[in-house]
Amino acid sequence: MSVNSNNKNNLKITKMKTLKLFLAAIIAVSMSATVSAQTKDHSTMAMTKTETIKVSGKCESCKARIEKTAKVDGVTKAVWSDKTKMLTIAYNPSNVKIDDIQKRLAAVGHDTPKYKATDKAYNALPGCCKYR
Ligand SMILES: [Cu+2]
Repeated sequence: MSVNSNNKNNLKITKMKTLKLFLAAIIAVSMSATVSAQTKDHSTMAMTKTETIKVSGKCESCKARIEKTAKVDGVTKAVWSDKTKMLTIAYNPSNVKIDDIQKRLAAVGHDTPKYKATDKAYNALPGCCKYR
């Protein structure tokens, strides 16, 4: 009888110990995840470059197209103004080249300082977007 209840108590203690270890492991893992996320954010911030380039366009749908086209992986912000025709891009220079973004924009019909849209790409734009 007493041996039996001792065994039960031991089992209970072992279970609690396992649970405590388990919880400690979860806490340790989530803490290290938070730390690495912060480190990552910090390095991303340090690596972010902002540049403004002129992109020809006209209206709100140009704005949507230009911003969507510029927002490739590594671009954290792309904002185009239909008043100034300027596109502001915040990006990580280690995986984004402004040159490539200009190429992409020209391919969907918008002239950039370095690449002009082909007539074919330009003609494919909707009427409201014809800026030339
Ligand atoms: Cu437009």
